[in-house]
Parts: sequence; structure tokens; C-alpha cells
Amino acid sequence: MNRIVTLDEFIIHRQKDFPYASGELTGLLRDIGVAAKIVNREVNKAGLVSILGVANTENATGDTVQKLDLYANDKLIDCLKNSGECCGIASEENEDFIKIPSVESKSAKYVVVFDPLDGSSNIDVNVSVGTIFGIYRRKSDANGDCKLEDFLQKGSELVAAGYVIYGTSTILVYSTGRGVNGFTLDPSIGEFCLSHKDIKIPERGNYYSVNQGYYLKFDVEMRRYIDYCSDLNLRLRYIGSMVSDVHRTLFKGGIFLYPNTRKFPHGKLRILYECNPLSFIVEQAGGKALTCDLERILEIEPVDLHQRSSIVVGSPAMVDDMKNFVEKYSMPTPYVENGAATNGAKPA
Ligand code: AHM
Ligand code: MG
Repeated sequence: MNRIVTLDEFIIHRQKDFPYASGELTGLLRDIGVAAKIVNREVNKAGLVSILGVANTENATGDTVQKLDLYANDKLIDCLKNSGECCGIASEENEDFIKIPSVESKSAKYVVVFDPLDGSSNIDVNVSVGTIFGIYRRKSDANGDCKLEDFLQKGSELVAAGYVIYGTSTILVYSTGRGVNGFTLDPSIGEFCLSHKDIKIPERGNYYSVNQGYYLKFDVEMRRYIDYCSDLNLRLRYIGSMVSDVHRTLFKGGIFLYPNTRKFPHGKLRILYECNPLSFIVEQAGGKALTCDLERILEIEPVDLHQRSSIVVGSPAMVDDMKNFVEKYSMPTPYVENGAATNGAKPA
């Protein structure tokens, strides 16, 4: 029988891969693992809301019942604050970033960004939701407060990223830039145990994942690409929790798209909290992630904490196909006169 490797053991073991590691990153990943267990406990009780009280009301014992995304946000912030391993936090749920005072005068060198509960519109109906996180090394002086510039870094600067899915089982997937590993929570011992070692995304897959209800609101290149996916008899899967849709794509192969729409002309998903960490994981597993303008997601220079982007992420060969498609269809339509094509608009 194989020996069980817990998340904590694995993280500590991996610390040796970084010769100058001081243990801070290790500590941060463990804090996130602890917060995930607390959030998991609460998410699993979501169906009991009608018994325990409706969100934002008082329950039978007089406690205020919080919305789960806000609960998850608070727990992550608490866990990260208490250990003093990071100097700042930016969350999808908070307008501004949070400065963390140093604990026992440790000058922490990391900042953490996260979406505490992605796909929260799915909670009430027992559909998977998840926490997404990213960790950056701070840019500002280590002795002062963290600054905005510490958070506005390209995804390629991520030191680590990952996600936790609270689904049929609870799984934590993370990478420190040396491959991707997954850990499943064993509820009987309350530990995340290594279950998916060195995850690699398939070169291609049978699924495409997009909110096809917005088809008419997408740009023409994307509409054509979606028609192409359908012509290839790819199967459509769309959960509506990005973290879960990307998780399926990572394991089964395929492509996930959230293009620009009329409502979100620059895409809906947030660069810092959703696009970057998930693109980092997918790239680490051998996949690719681009915007619909064909820019590598991890090369975007964010200028705002809550900046959004379009995204196409998944199996490498399928993202390449999408790129070829968009390049082909965004070329100027040839103007044909007397049978001779000129590559461009009608001459004046
Ligand atoms: P959230 O962070 O408020 O949950 O919103 C992000 C979610 C993603 O998980 C998902 O891919 C997308 O929104 C679904 O949006 P839509 O309902 O427009 O398809
Ligand atoms: Mg989200």
C-alpha cells in the first residue's frame, strides 16, 4: 500500500527545492490549506441554511448568518493575518487591498490575492464552487507597509497559485512553478492527501466550455470559433463556476472561454483573482491561456485591482487552433474587383 502524503508533509518536503526559502511561502500555503478546511465545513452545511437561518438574518441561536462568500473571505483573511507570513491581501470581495501589520516584527515579503468563493451563484443548488488564490513577492520596501504596486504584477511573476474546489470531494490544487499537484481532503482524518501527482493537461480534449447563451453578444471571430467547436462535435460543458470548469478542462482536456460580451466589453473575469492564478496552473500543467485579443494572460500588466479580461484557456493544441481561427477571421476581407483580389478595403 502506498504511504499517504499529507499536504503539510508535501509542502515542507518541497521547500527543499528552494535553497534560500525561509519557510514563509510554506507557511502561507499551509494557512490557505487551513482556511480551506474551515470554508469546506461551512460550504457543506449550505443546504441547512433554511434550518440554521437565511443569510444576513439571525439563526436560532441568535448568531447572524453570513453569506458564504463573505464568510469564506473573512476566514481567509483571518488565517493569513494571524500567521504574519504575508504583508497584504487583495480579495475580489474587497474594494481596496488590506495592509497586514507585521507579527512579532517579521518583515513579510509576500502578498496574497484571492477570490474567496468563485461561482457563488451556484451554492444554493449544490453545484461546485471554489477558492482561487495567487501569491506574489512584494515589490515595495520590506520594512514598510505593502503598496498597490505589490498587487499589480503580471501573472508571470506569481510565486505560487492554486485553487480549492468544494465539490463531490474537496480538492486543493497548487503550483509553485514546478509542476502541479492535487490533494483530496480525507474527511475522516481532516487532512488534504496527495491524490493527483504532477498533473498534465491533455494535448486536446472533447469538451468546449462557454456560456453559449451569450452567443449573439460575442464578436464574430468567437462566434465562428464556437461554431467550429460544434462542427467538430465537441461536447459543450458549462458549470458557471470558472474554477470548476477549468478544473474539468485540466483533467479531461478541452477549452474554456469567457469572451467579451456587450455587457462586459473587456471580459467579465478578474485578472488578479481568477484569470492569473488559473492560467498559471494550466500553463504549469502544459496548457495555454490567452485573451480573445491573443495576448498571453500572464503577460497582462494590470493597472487596477479589479481589472477584467476575456480569457481562452485549456489544452495547448486547442488554444492554438483558436488563435489560428481568430488570426484568420480578423484579417481584412479581400476586396474583389474584376476577379482580382486586393488584400484590403476598396481602393479610394
Ligand atoms: P463570481 O466570482 O461572482 O462567482 O463570478 C465569476 C463567475 C465564474 O466563476 C464563471 O465562470 C462566471 O462568473 C459565470 O458567468 P456567467 O453567468 O455570465 O456565465
Ligand atoms: Mg469569481
